[in-house]
Amino acid sequence: MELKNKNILVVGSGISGIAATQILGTINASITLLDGNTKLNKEVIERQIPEGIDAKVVLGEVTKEQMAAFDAVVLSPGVPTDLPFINEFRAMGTPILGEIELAYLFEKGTVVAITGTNGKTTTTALTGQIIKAYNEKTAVVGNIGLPYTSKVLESEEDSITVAEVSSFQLETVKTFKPKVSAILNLTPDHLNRHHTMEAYIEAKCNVTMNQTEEDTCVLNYEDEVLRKFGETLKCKVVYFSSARKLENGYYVNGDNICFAADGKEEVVVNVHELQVLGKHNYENVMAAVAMAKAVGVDDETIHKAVTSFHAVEHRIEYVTEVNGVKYYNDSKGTNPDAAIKGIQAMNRKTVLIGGGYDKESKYDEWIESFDGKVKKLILLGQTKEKIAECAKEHGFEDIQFVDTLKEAVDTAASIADDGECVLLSPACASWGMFKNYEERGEMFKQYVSELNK
Ligand code: UMA
Repeated sequence: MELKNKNILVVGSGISGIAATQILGTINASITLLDGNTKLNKEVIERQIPEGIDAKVVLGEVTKEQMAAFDAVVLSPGVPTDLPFINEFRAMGTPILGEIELAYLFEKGTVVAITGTNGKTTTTALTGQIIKAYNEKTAVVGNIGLPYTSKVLESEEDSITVAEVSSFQLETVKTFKPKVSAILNLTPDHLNRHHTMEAYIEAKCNVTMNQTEEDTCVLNYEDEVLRKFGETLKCKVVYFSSARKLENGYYVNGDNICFAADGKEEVVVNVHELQVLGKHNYENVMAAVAMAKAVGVDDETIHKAVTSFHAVEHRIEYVTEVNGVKYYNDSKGTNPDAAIKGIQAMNRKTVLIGGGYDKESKYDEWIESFDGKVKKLILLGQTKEKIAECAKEHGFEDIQFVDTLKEAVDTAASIADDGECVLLSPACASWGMFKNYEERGEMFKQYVSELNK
């Protein structure tokens, strides 16, 4: 799509929107940056726009007449694609592209793209670490926190982009064509945005939509939808499994992560050599190794990078011990399935802090996963009543409501005894109370550090 010298509307003035203006500025586009939040400060946004880029900031809405003048619309990931004014653009035939698609139009090198409900940040970080050790011209971008548009101009024919791509971002791709993709797992998330599980799955599966015979897709064999999806793909498919031996693919065999080709097994790494724990992390390791192999990384580099990789911040992250109580920050547990992994990883009685923004998730399986391990559930945020109701239906009554995260940490500290732990794993997004899960995790760690005083 030709965007040079065109009149472009960028929607959303977060990090994606700002990065989009930067790239559009290099092709002399005439840019309008629109943000629906009228409470934002226009001058603060203008200051974030990179120097030399001329973008007009609009808060609120654009008029019908203004709409007709735009040649294309670039959406930030957080902007729902079915907003009335977006539908109007669609009806007018105005091209609508997401920030990932925009970046891809400028990509010169190889792309590795990782999606899935859970584990994608860890897997992206690990894949990035392995591939960087093999090719220093590697960029790690996307949902992990660095907009793809902010790095893509540095891409070269022999560079590699490792991108974490969310369902929000994949909803709006058209020509995006990774050489290697991975879909790690699919469990319900973001249903308030996608409305149905089918639509959510479709968005995730878009990561493969342009892949051809010479490309590779890495899939979790234990996810039935993905196993079947693999059979429909034109590209090469590599499966991994944490539950069974595969004739072809990656799997866990006892203490080893193995690879087999036509049943001929070789050991990739012993799990005791890894710095990350838990079945879900072995899945992340298998996916990352499969992707690294698919771009040509040698076994020795893979082994070295995999064994030196540490857990990602905010994902079952050990914070500290205070009065014999261990504190864990799992702020990235933003949906019930991720939070199940959090509670499963605890090996002590746990005071659990949960609740947050309502994404219309179901909490039943999360509550069931408590399995006698949770001593008290401390709830905050928009979802607290909903979660409490669900917990009571499952016979779990040890619940306390709080208003702030600080109150949650102080309450947890007063309840947890020596030898127990406190886990922040909310099963909900942070929005509404915090800017993002990182801020929530940072605040948690801050409040925990204040307990020492
Ligand atoms: N906005 C509108 N209209 C709307 C909705 C939002 O104007 O209808 C405006 C908001 O007022 C705000 C701006 O859009 O000013 C925010 O844009 P955004 O929500 O797209 O956020 P960015 O700062 O651009 O960050 C996005 C991703 N955020 C979301 O998908 C919600 C970040 O993922 C990502 O790291 C970043 O791009 C770089 O690629 C965060 C996330 O929570 C971590 N992702 C979800 C997840 O992991 O579950 C998908």
